[in-house]
Amino acid sequence: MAAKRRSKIWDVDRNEVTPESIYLNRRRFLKSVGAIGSAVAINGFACKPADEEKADTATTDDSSSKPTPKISEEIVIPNTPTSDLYPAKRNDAFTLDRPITDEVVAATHNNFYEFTTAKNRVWKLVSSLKTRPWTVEATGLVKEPKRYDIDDLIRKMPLEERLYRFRCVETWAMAVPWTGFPLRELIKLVEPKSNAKYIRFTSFNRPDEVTTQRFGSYKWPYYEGLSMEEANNDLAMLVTGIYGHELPTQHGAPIRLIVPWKYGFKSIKSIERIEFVEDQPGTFWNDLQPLEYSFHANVEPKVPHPRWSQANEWLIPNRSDSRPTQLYNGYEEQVAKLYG
Ligand SMILES: Nc1nc2c(c(=O)[nH]1)N[C@H]1C(S)=C(S)[C@@H](COP(=O)(O)O)O[C@H]1N2
Ligand SMILES: [Mo]
Repeated sequence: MAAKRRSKIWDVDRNEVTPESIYLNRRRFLKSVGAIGSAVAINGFACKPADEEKADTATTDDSSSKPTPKISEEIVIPNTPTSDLYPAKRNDAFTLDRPITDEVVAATHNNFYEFTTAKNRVWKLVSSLKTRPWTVEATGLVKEPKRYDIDDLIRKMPLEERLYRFRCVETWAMAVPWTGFPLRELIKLVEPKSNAKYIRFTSFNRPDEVTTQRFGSYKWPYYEGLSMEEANNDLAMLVTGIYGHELPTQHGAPIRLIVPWKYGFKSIKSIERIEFVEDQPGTFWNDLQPLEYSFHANVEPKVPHPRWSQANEWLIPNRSDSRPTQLYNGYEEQVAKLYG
């Protein structure tokens, strides 16, 4: 049966409120759902095909027998043992010069090439990826290589919420509330050796769960890198949540990088391995198109992409909502010293 497009469950008229007030309403709503102990009420709207229902009940896996929290058709939050940590306290040191992007807009405009190159369809395809159980390996030049269960790791870390601008190299931009912890907290935990000069991040490679990794032409898994100085900068964050709850898979569940002064492709999603290395590592886009995507990939309005200008950006979902690109995406004060 055709899925009916539902309006957002907290039922406010989008034209009457700012994205920020929608988001604040939602936070309150989620809290109250948490208070009654389950999200069944939200999931009750779902109109699933019969075979999907069967698959749901046939499983003996404990975690998947719980209902999957669903905020709207577009936003499905994976079941996690750490949902009690959201919403985390906002760190007010990070402010915006633009409205927070509407949550559904952000959740339906994604780059996640493991699933599709079509930004508006990623959210429809991500459910095949299992984001629990999930481990993150910290390895390479560290005191003791270790593999962390994602929820054990999240509980060890100081979660907070930050409002950041986000700028894709393709010129679209957004502003969202991320929840996570400074990357430097993980660095402290794993104690890198003094000859560790760079960090290499690697995403998943699961051809059994993700069709494109079976048939596609890219060389998976996706990988990225930062220098240790960049990784230790206060802005660099490992992110596990957005809009006051865990990441929906399209945003890179269960854990992704956010480096807001760099183009979006540096902010690698769904990380499985964090490796400390001596030499500058290769990166996915730089290895594919070295003339178009550099290792540093800092947001620089005066440095055009070979095929388009970077002077301006536009705020999703509206191409005409255009404004000048800011050096380092407006984070010059915090990061210029890294490149001086
Ligand atoms: N693993 C992985 N991470 C990725 C990508 C990807 O294709 N695969 N795309 C990058 C790009 S180009 C952007 S702009 C951002 C998009 O993040 P969002 O969908 O949460 O807005 O994710 C980045 N991280
Ligand atoms: Mo991007």
